[in-house]
Amino acid sequence: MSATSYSLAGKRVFIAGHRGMVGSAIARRLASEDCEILTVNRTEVDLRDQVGVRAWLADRKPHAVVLAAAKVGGILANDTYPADFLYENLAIQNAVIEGSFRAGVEKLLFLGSSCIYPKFAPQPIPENALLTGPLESTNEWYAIAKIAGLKMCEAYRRQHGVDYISAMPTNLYGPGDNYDLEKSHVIPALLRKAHDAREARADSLLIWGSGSPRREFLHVDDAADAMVHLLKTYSGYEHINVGSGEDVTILELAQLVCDVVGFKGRIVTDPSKPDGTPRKLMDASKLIAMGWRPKYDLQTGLRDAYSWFVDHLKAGDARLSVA
Ligand code: GFB
Repeated sequence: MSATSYSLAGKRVFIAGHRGMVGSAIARRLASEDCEILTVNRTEVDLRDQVGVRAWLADRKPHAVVLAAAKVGGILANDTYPADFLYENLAIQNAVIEGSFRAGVEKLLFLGSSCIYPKFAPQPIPENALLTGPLESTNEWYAIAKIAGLKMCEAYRRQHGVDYISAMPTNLYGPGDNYDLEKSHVIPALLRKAHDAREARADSLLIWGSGSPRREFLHVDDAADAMVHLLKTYSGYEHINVGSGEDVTILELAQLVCDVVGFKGRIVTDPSKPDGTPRKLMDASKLIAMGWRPKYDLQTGLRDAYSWFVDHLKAGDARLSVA
């Protein structure tokens, strides 16, 4: 692990995936840095298209790239669309990383996911648990793509000497999340279900699986802050974990969500739905040693996410129309 100082001042920084939850949080965070933010819309360039991406990067010549574009989803979406998760993520990564190299990009940050680790990894999961055991079957397709992405950064660094690094964030949530119940992650799903149950005066809330899996959650603004911290201070082969350091059971999470939303009914489990990995708590001690700390506790973060949901629902945001 090596510390470095990469100044963003006066640099052009391309955020791939600026419309997504993570990319838009990174754009918000980078707005306070003295750099120029570059983005491109899907209608202009399809990030899966190697030729189009290469031409765009060669024309715009960013100094730095944050690769936050990805096809993402919750446990059911991952399990239902394995080909899409594998192909689309590989295509985006290949296009953006190779295109960046050809365009002379000096610093690139690739965003992975905590699902790269084996299903039964030691907890909290250290970076060196990578490739030490079988993956969780519901998301192995996404995980394989993300492992390939971090290995690409490692390989380009090794072969070409470029400063390409990787960060592995834990489960993220916050403003701009996906609230489509079939495709979303657990936090937006439970916020929406609890909200709807309260509005309908229902007496129970159905959660998927047994409720016993443990998950770690990080507010996306904390994650974005960590990404910028890494961009500015880290250079090395090894990917770096990004987490809050605390986990809860899904049942505990559901109770917290009900408290935030004000739903007072019972929580009922649905064992016909998958649990996924039993536990996924990252060891973020390397990042902590670099001087980064999260700001949100889970309850404050959930309140923030819920107020975004309510505000955008009231405003008729089209992203919330699929339920
Ligand atoms: O967030 P989630 O979909 O993804 O589910 P993973 C976390 C846990 O919450 C699982 C349970 O045990 C789910 O069964 N859960 C309970 C629910 N109720 C619900 C619900 O209404 N909706 C959802 N979605 N879950 C994903 C991976 O795994 O995590 C991705 O599939 C990625 O590849 C992402 O890594 C961060 O944490 O299980």
